[in-house]
Amino acid sequence: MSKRVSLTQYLVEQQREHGKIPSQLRLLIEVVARACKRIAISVNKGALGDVMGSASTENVQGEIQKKLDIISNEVLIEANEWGGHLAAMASEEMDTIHVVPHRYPQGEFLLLFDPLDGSSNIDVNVSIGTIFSVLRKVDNQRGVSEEDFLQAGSQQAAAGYCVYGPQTTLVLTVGDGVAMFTLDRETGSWVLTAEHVQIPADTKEFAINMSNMRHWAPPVTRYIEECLAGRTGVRGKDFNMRWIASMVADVHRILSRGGVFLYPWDQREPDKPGKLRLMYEANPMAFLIEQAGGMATNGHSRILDLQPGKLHERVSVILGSKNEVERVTAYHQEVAAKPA
Ligand code: P6P
Repeated sequence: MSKRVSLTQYLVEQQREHGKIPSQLRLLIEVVARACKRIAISVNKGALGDVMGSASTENVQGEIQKKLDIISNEVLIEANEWGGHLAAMASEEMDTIHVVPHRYPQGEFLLLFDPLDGSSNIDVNVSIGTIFSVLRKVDNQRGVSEEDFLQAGSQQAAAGYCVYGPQTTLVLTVGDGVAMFTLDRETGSWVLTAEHVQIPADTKEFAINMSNMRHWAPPVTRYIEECLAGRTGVRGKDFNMRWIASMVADVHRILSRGGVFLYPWDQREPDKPGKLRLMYEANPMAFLIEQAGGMATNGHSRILDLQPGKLHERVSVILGSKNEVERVTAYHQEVAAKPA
């Protein structure tokens, strides 16, 4: 068996050889990884623990929270607030930021997370996950505020997710490629199982919620109809479709074998740019996808270039195999270029 590399060894070597991971960031990533192990324990309890079903409370998005949403959020807050590496945290499950209490030292980093993405899948035993994004607090003399979080995704120092599936796998980038670590339950350690992950530029697999088809904008309808036409149409090849309704699981498949994921704007809620959140879903996933050679846009612009105006703002997401994302984006730009 080839020598196993632990997450700690990987991070220490990255810090020593590539200088990409200051010690505070290494500590942050290890704390988040430990919190994900704790969340995995709760997730894996299922009906044997008091973790299933709704908590009969709503989050800032107006969505009914699952018990595991709240448990996962609390695990991440408690694990990260005392270490001295963070100034504050933001979560899909919290209206506003959680500033590190004064009894603890404040660090230079800001941590954002969707503590349990895909929670509609919890009760039916389908893969779910935790998504996280790390920003640096701009050095200023005032205390930390929500404004400090409103940075473009290109400013991320690190990003990743943990998918709680048949394997529990942590996927991470610090801007030097994408690495994957699988949890060895016997030893409780994260073991490096893939690095320098690369997404094929072409694919035959698309992921979209087809039930929304009648609400899509024309560029999306055109792209999907061409995929459905298969080898009889302009694409000249047949496509397959997947939709897990857990972004973490769909993105993990794309990082593992290619594909294109679309959650576009649609007419159901025309005032919203999309369903997914920019700061703690689209940005971290876009960082990972680009680091693996893929592409991520909102149909018009690179997601990592978008300047956020609000902490919980939503965005349209098209990400994955570069040539497919380029095609979908080109279709959007063709429509936008047409005279009104
Ligand atoms: P729909 C989960 O709720 C989520 O935020 C993403 O993980 C997932 O891709 C999407 O929403 C699923 O949305 O409308 O298909 O249920």
